Amino acid sequence: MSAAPVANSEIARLFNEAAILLELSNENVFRVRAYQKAAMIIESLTVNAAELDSEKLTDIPGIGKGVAAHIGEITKNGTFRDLEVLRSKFPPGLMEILKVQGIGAKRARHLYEELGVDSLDKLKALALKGKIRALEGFGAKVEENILAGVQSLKAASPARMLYWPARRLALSLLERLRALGAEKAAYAGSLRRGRETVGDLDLLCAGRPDGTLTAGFSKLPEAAKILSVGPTKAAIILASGIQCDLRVVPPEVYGAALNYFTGSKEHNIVLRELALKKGLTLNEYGLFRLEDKERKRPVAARTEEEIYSALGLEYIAPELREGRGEVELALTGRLPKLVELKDIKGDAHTHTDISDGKDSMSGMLEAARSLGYEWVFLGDHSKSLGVVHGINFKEYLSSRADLLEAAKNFPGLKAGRSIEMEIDKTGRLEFSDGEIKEVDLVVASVHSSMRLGEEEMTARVLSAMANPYMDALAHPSGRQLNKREPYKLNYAAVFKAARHCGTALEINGQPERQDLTDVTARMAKEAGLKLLLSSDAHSAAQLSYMEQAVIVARRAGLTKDDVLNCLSFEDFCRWIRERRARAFKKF
Ligand code: DGT
Ligand code: CA
Ligand code: CA
Ligand code: ZN
Repeated sequence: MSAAPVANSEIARLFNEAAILLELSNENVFRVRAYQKAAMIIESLTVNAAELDSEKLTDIPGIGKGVAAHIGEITKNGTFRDLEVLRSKFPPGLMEILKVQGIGAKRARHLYEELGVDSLDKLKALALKGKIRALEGFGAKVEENILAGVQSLKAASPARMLYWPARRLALSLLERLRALGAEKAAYAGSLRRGRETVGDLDLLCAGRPDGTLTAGFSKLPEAAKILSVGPTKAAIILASGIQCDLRVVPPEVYGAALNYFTGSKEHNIVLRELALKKGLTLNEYGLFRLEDKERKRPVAARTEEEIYSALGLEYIAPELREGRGEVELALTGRLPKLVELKDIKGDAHTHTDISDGKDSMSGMLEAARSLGYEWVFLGDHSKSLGVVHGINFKEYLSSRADLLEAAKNFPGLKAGRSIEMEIDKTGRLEFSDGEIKEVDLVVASVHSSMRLGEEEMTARVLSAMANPYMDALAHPSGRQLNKREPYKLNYAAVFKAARHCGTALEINGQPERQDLTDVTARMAKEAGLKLLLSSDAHSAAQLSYMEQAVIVARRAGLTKDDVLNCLSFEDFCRWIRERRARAFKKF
C-alpha cells in the first residue's frame, strides 16, 4: 500500500496561508494574487495535484514552475520552505485576528506593530479599553465593529465547517478508503443531508470488519490526531481541526447503516416509531420483524431503497431527512420531486475581471459551456465597493457589446449581461430609470449600512423592489457563515411585496452565504415566489458553486417548477420581460 497523497484542499489551504502572510509582510500584490490564484486552481482540480509530476503540473493553465515546485515540497514534507520562512516572521495568533470581520492584512499589521496585538484576547481587551480608536485610520466606529467581530467569532466557535470544503475533504478521504480496499464508501451524517455547516464528518464503508480499513484510515497523512481505532470504528482529527468518524460494516447491511448514520436523529426516531407500528424494528443492522428475536434475518438491510419501501414509504432524499414532516408526505406519496443539478440550464449572477471577478468574459463563457449550460448571464457590480471596481452605465453598454462579441466563439451558449445593482441606504438603485431599463438582468443587493434596524432595512428593500427593473433580490440576508450575522429583515413582508412585484428571490451558492436558507427558501415557495439559483461566481471555477445552491434548494423542498434556472433561455428572457411589464403597470 503506497502512502496516500496530500489532498488538494490541504495544498490550497497552505497557499492561502502563504498569501495572507505575504500580505502581512506588505509584499508585492502580484505575488499575493499568484498564491491566491494557485489555491483556487488547485481546489477546483478533479485530479490530485500531489500525484502529478512538475511537467504535468505546469501544463495546468495558471500553474507556473514556482508553484509546481512548492507542490512538490508539500507532497514530500507537508509544507514548503517559503511558507515556513513567512510563518517564522509572525506570531501564530495573528492569523486568528485576520478572521475578525473588518480586519484585513493592513489593519492586522498596524495593530501588531503599534500595539503588539498578537491574539484575539489582546485585541478584545484593547478594544474594550478604547485603545484601538486612537490608531491612525481606525476611529471609534471601527473599534466598535472590531469588538462586535471578535464577539461573533467567539460565539461561532468551535466553528462548524462549511458544507463545500467539508464535502471536498470527505470526497478525498473516500478515495483513500476505496484505495485501501473498501467495497463501497460514502459520507453520511449532516454532510449527506446537505446541512449548511457540519460538526464532523461521518464516513461509512462496506468491507470486511477485520481492522484493515480502520488501521489504514488512521495512518493517512490527513490524520493530525488519532482519537480511537478498533476493528469496525475509528475516529481521527484532521489537519483543519475537524473530526472524522469512520464505520465499517459488511456489505449486506450497508443500506441500514447508511440510513442510520445519515440521520437526522429526528428522522430516525420517526422511522423507528413507524417500524414499530408495523411490527418491525429498525436499527443500524437492518429492518427486522419483532418476532425475529435473534435479529438474524432482516426484512431489508442491503440498500436504503429496500428499507424505505419495506416501511411503505417513497424513497426520501437525504436533504429532506430532518424530521420536518417528510415521513408523513412519503407515506402518502406526496414528496416533492426535488430539483437536480442536471435540471439547471443556466446561471444568472456571476462576476468577471471587469469588477471583482478573477476571470475574463471568455474564461467564464468557456466554463459555462463546459458545465453544459444553455445560457449564462455574466455580471459585475454597479458600484465601487472598497477595492471592487464597479461599472457605470457607459461601461455597462460597452462591456455588453464585448460580451456579445466574445459569445460568438461559443455557439450553442446564449449569453446576457447582468448587473449586481447596489441598493443604497434609502432603497434607491444605482442606475437612473432611463439607464436601468437597458440592463438585460438586474439582481440587486445590499452591501453597505448593514446594521440598520429591521423596520428600516425592510423598508429599504421594499422600496428597491418597487423599481420595476429589479428582477431579483440577491443574497437576501447578507450573512457570511462563521463571520457575519444576517441583517435584520422581515421576510414575511419582503415575500409579500416580492409576490406583488414579481421579484425573484436568490439562493446564493457561495459556500459562506447560502441565502436564502433552506428555511427561508421554503417560506418563499409557500409565499408563491420563484427562486433564482446562482453561483455568484467570482472566477470560472466558482461556477460550480451552483451545486451548493441546488443542495439548499433541495433542502427547501423545491422542484423544477420553483426554480427559474430550469427555464430555457427564451423562457427566462420572457419571464424578465413579462415581470417588468406587469410591475410597470402597478407603479
Ligand atoms: P453534525 O455532526 O452536528 O453536523 O450532525 P450529524 O447529524 O452528522 O450528527 P452526528 O455526527 O452526531 O451523528 C451522525 C448521525 O448518526 C446522526 O445524524 C444520526 C445518527 N445518530 C447519532 N447519534 C444518535 C442517537 O443517539 N440516536 C439516533 N437515533 N441516531 C443517532
Ligand atoms: Ca456528523
Ligand atoms: Ca459523528
Ligand atoms: Zn453581492
